[in-house]
Amino acid sequence: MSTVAPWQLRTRFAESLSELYGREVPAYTTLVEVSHAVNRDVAAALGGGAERLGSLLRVTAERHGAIRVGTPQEMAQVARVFGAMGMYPTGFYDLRDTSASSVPVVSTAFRPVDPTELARSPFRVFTSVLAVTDRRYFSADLSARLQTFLAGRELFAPRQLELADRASDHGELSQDDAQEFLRLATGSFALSNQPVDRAWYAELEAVSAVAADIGGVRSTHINHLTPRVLDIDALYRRMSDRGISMTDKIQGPPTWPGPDVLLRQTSFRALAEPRLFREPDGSVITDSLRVRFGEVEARGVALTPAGRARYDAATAQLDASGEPADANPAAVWAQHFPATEMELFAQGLGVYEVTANLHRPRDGQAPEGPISHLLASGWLVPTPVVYEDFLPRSAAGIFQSNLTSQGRKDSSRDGAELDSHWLAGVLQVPLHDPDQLYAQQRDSSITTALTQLGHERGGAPSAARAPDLNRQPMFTSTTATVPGSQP
Ligand code: OOG
Ligand code: NI
Repeated sequence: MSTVAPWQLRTRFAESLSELYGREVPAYTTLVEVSHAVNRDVAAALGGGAERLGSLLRVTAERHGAIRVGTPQEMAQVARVFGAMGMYPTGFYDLRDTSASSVPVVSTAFRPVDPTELARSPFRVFTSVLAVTDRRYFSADLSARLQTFLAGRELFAPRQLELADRASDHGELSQDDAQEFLRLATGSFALSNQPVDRAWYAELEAVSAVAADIGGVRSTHINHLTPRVLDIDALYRRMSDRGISMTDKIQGPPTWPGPDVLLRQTSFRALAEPRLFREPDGSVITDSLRVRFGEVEARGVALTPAGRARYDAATAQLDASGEPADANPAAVWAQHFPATEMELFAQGLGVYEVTANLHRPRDGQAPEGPISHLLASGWLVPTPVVYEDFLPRSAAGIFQSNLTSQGRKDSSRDGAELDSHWLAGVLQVPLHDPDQLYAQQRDSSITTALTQLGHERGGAPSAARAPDLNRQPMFTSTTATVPGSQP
C-alpha cells in the first residue's frame, strides 16, 4: 500500500481544517465563495497575467491559519505536529509593542520553506505563544496561577504527537496512520464545548482579551483561516455588499497602480459564538464570545531588506500623515516604490528568480556580460518570488481590530526578554529567517541560469557566481557575469 508524504498530510490537513472551520463559522464559507468568485473574475479579465504571482489552482486552494498557545512546552508540541506536515517555523514577530491594545504574545509562522514544497501546498499557520512571564501584563500572582492552569492542560493527545514524530522520523506515514493523525490533528483545533470558568476568563480578559482566549480555556482552537484573493479591494466591496461587516481597513500597502508587494489583509468582525460558561455559583449557562473571525489576503512580490526599508519608510510617512480626508496614500507610496516590476527588480528592491531563455532568437548577440545586460537583451527572464510570510504591523492590526476591549498594560515595568533566540530554544528546531530563504531562492536561480547560458556559449559552467543583490542594485552590478565571458 502506498504511503503518505508530508506534503500530502499538509494538503489534507488544510482541507479538513477548512471543512471544520466552515462548519463552525459559516461566514468563513461565504468568504471562501466570494474569494473564488473574485479570483475567477480577475483571471477572466487578465488572462495568463493573473497567474504571475501563482497559478490560479494554487491561489484558490491557498490558506493560512492562526492559532494561539500558552506555554513554551505547548509551542514545542506545535512544532512537532506541523513538522510532520513539512511546515517549519519561519520568522519572529513580537506583537507586544507593535499594538496599542494589550497583545501579550510573540509569534512565528509554520510553513514549507522549499519552493517545490510551497508549490505543492503553501499552507501556513501563524502561531502565537502567550508572554506569561511579562510583568507589564501579568502580576507575579496572576502569572503563577496562569502557569499552573496551563501546566495542567493537554492540547495534543500523546498519540497525536507519537504519530507526528513517526512522520518526521520516517518522512511518511502509512495510510491508516495518516488518517488517524489527520483526525486527531484536526480535532485538536476544534472549538471545545467544555464550559468556560467565568471568573477566571473575566480575570484574564481584564488584562487582555487575547490572554483570556489563550489561557482562559483548557484547549486551543483555530482562530481564523484566511483564503488568498487576487483583488482584495474587489473582495472588500463584495463582502460589504453582502451585508458582512468588515473591519474598517485593509492592512498593508495601499491600493495603487504599481506592483503589489508583500501582503495586504483585511477581516470581518469577530462573530458572537455560543459558548458554555460555568458561573461562580456553579450553574452552567450558554452565553457568547467574540474571538474568531474571517480574514482574507492578497500576496505580492517579496522584498529584499532594501525593499523592506522602503516599506517601513512609506508606512511611517503614511502614519505621520494621520489619514486626513484628502490623504492620497497611493501618491505617498509612489514616492518610495518604482511603478514597474522591472524597476523593482533592477533597483534591488523586489525578490525575483531568473531563468535562462534558451529559445531566444539568435541575432548574433552572445549570452554574456553582466546580469543587467542579460536581462535587457532577453537572455534572462525574471519571475517574481511571492511573499510567503507575515507583517508584524498588519498582524497587530488584525489582532487589535477584533478585540472587544483594550485590556491593560503597566508600561512602567520591564517586559520579559522574549526574542528570536528565546523562541528558537523553545521550538527545539531551527527557526528560519525569511530574508535568507528569499535570497537563497534568488541566488540559486541565478547560478543555474548563468550555468545554462555558459553551456550555451561553450564556457566553463562551474564559474557561475551569484551577485549579492541585497547590497547591489542589479542593473549596475558588474560582478555577475556569464561564466567564461571574463578574460
Ligand atoms: C493572529 C493574527 C495575525 C495575520 O494574518 O497577520 C495573523 C491571531 O489573531 O492569532 O493571523
Ligand atoms: Ni491571519
